[in-house]
Amino acid sequence: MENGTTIAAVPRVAVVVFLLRGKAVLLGRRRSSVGDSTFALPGGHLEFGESFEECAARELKEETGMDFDKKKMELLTVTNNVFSEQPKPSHYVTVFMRGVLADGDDQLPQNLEPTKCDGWDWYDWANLPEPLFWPLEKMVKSGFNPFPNSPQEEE
Ligand code: 8DG
Ligand code: MG
Repeated sequence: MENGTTIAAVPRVAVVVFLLRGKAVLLGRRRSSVGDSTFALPGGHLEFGESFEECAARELKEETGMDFDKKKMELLTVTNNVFSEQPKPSHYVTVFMRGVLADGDDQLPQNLEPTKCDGWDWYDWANLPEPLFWPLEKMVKSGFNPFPNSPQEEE
């Protein structure tokens, strides 16, 4: 690089989760240089040696304090996302999981990382907030639906 520092720019893996409750999903407004102020799913970076399920469970716990029903976690899809934001462009292969809470719907989301998120809430899939974080917006616009037995899954 021009200033003599070498930064290895490599694609990274992120695991994010559609946490489903009835017809709603859990979203939080991001505080980040990437996608600031947009509504995004809970999730984060895959750590060395982790399974997608372990990463999803760890991130959900760290960010909201809540626990999944581990038997009902599923891999939905993967997307390729290049963020050209300067001064630090980034590239994520984003793994989208789906899950439901352990113990039914009794757990309440806490905002455990307030420097990264304004707070978590449930949003009806038919009435999502705006603006969505663009990797998520791109999926919604393409007709993606994370719910089991959605018309898409029955095709
Ligand atoms: P960590 O250091 O705690 O592991 O990670 P984090 O601070 O929680 O990372 P993050 O920004 O929440 O997630 C990592 C990347 O995942 C993010 O920069 C871009 C990508 N990503 C998507 N879609 C989504 C999404 O809907 N939510 C989240 N949280 N990240 C997403 O492509
Ligand atoms: Mg995160």
